[in-house]
Amino acid sequence: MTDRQSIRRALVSVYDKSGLLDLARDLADAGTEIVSTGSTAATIRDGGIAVTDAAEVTGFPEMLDGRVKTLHPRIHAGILADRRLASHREQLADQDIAPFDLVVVNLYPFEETVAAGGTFDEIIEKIDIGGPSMVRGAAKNFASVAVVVDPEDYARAGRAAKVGGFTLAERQELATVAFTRTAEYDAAISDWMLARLEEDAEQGDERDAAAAAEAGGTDAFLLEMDDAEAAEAGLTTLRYGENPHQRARVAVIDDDAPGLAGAEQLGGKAMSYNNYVDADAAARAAFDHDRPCVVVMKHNNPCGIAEVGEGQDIALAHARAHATDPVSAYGGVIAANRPVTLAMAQQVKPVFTEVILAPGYDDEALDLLRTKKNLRILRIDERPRGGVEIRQIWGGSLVQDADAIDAPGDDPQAWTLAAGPAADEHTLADLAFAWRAIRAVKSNAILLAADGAAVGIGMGQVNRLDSCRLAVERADSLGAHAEGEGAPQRARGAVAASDAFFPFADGPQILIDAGVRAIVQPGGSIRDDEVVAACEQAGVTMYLTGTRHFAH
Ligand code: 93A
Repeated sequence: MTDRQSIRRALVSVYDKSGLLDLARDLADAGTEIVSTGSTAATIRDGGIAVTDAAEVTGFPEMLDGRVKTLHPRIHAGILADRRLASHREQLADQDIAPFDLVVVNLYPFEETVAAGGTFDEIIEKIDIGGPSMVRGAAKNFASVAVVVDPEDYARAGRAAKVGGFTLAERQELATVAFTRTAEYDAAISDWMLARLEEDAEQGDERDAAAAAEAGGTDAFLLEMDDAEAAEAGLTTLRYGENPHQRARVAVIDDDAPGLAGAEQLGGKAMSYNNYVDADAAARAAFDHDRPCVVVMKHNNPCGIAEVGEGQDIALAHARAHATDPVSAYGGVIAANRPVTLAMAQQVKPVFTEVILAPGYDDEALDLLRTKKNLRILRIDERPRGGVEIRQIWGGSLVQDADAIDAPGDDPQAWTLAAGPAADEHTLADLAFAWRAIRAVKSNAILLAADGAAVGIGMGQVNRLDSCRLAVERADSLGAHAEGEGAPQRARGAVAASDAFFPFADGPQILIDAGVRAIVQPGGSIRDDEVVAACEQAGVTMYLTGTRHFAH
């Protein structure tokens, strides 16, 4: 008994029609029935050879623009039935399905379409589904079916039809070729898909980069893009960064809420990087106060800050903020939380000032300030309190709620009297002002205040004792500078605020010795008892807020 499988019925579905008619003729000559799909069938029929349409076999028209032609049980059962099994033969007979002995398929030209630079949609359409399904079905069932995927093998198939079919060994060899072909085909598809993923990821990165640019992100590319690209992304190129060897740009995040980054400039030179840093801190400090307030900022620390009563001229707040430290005010950044009046402008004029910012300017005030060609004049919106702050660290970002003066311990009504007599109204108002103002001072911060103005600030020291010494020393020496030799020591009779607790009694003792009358601080040190006792002994008032306002 021979293991040839005679070829009575063949399924032929080929994209590449070359050699097709010769094969069809050979098959027809051998008495083989040919079943074919759409244009394959048409080509054969046009060649004058009998052919059955696959649609006639399935009883179903080709669908979805040819995506469903042969994907049907009447085709696949005919391919997959194992002729050695009686049960398979019986099931085919029950369903009136004739088996196929030969499957000839060549697939949609996926690789060629990619190579020819087809569009995405053209390439997707060239992913053959029905073809490989038939090829794999026939290859799996090589015990019963021969499969031909290579036009080079058509002549061989024609000869086999005439000599009673392929041998089992030939069918197994053809099956191996077939699986190799479908494996290569799928590999080509997955390669192409992977390349798309990578491309999408790259485009995604570019989109992220653009979004980061818009959001004022800190990536290096923000500095790499040319000025035109930068402008499109909402970035303005600055002359340089914190130092002349550093490149710098400023980004506006939201055109509808330009804040400081997109503030309207009414006069003066272009803003520098350091101008922005100081102006930001100054605006925050000034708008932390509800009453009319002026802050003079230097190197991200206030060198002066004062507020006046509602309805009083902002010029008075400026005069007193300037008097906090007239030496350091030189080259400072001034922020006011009310429109600048002519009187204030007259005071500002003689002082070398880098930037002035305010929610508005009286006309004469603006005219006067504009006579100072180098003074950068900015109109800013009222700066909202709160929001979110992001700080860059190595490898990441720190995100936090912005520190706002509305924590429970910021309300003087909620303070605890820990030592000394309860403060009278005036003293309590000064303590409340000092507590509001301290938040703008870099830690460790001690701020002395009198009559709604800072009179001595100890900022940015690495221990609180030095901050106390600095506050007292600067209050007295700068007071003499402001008011002349023989001026009263300004620490005497002032009140003090500390941004965090006193770890020892030595700090408050310096304040007490300098004549400070009342102190407000968070409390919470394990030595609070000693701190309170020092005040108690000196008859100095001490309030505990329970809230801390570090600024690093
Ligand atoms: O679109 S398909 O994935 N869906 C099918 O059901 C199907 N059947 C055969 N592609 C299908 N084919 C493929 O059609 C074959 O692999 C061959 O490449 C092509 C032949 O179609 P036609 O005879 O219409 O030229």
